[in-house]
Amino acid sequence: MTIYEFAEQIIYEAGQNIKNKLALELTIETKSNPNDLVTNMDKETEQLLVERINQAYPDHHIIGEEGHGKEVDTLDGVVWIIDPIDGTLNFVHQQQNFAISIGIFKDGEKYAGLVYDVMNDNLYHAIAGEGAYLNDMKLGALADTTLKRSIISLNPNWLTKDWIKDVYTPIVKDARSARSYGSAALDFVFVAAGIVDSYMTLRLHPWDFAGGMIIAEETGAVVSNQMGETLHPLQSNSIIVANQQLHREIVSGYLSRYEKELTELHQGMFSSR
Ligand code: 2AM
Ligand code: CA
Ligand code: CA
Ligand code: CA
Repeated sequence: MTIYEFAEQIIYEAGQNIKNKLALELTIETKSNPNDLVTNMDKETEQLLVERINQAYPDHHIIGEEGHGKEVDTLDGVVWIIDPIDGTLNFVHQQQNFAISIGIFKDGEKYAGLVYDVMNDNLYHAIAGEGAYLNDMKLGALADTTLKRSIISLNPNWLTKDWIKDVYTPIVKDARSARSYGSAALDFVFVAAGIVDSYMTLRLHPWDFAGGMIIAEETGAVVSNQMGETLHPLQSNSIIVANQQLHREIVSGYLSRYEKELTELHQGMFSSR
């Protein structure tokens, strides 16, 4: 079995385990603020994935949102970057619209991405260089779009914040329409599948984007931070993912005029992972 096949197997197992326990009462704690939640199922799912990987591949490294791999600071060897439940608020409130996300790197190179939309039983997956799939269906190369003809995904919370609203309001105004899904991993694969044309957010951690980035790039999507710079898989960053033309239009036509402010924001927010 390849590492990729093994990853598929354990992501399905972890998803099934979540489904089996949906009716059970959740233990919910808060993290950085009252709306930043973590449940026992986030922790249990990370634990399940980590145990399986450790057992099969004791020399692999694992970074997970719920505490694993804080010491991992290089991409040497094989590195798994895991978000056990992406969209925890959706999981708690809706029992749907959440995903398990896995990104795998081999000796510093992208190797594979898997994002499992658990309740719809949709697995988005890609081996770098071999194209992206939704279940058995190969996803086509993204067509270019203009903002005027694009649906973009953006959390409306950003439009309530001081000067940040000035950055995004013109983009939302000029787009055909905007949506918000509440799971960064799903937003990435929705771009890959052509469901939305762009996803933008100001703050993601490696586990939020590792899997989705590899899948989206396999469809020709461009992934960068909001200054148009390449992401480092081990560093938190802002994000814009879009088809090639739309990425260029939004970065150079809308975001670049706020480059100074965005750069200062990044320096304040991303001093650590
Ligand atoms: P999470 O559900 O795994 O925490 C919600 O808008 C999206 O942003 C989710 O993908 C969520 O991931 C992510 N996110 C990143 N940092 C967050 C934070 N501090 N609070 C809430 N959501 C966060
Ligand atoms: Ca979280
Ligand atoms: Ca997440
Ligand atoms: Ca999470």
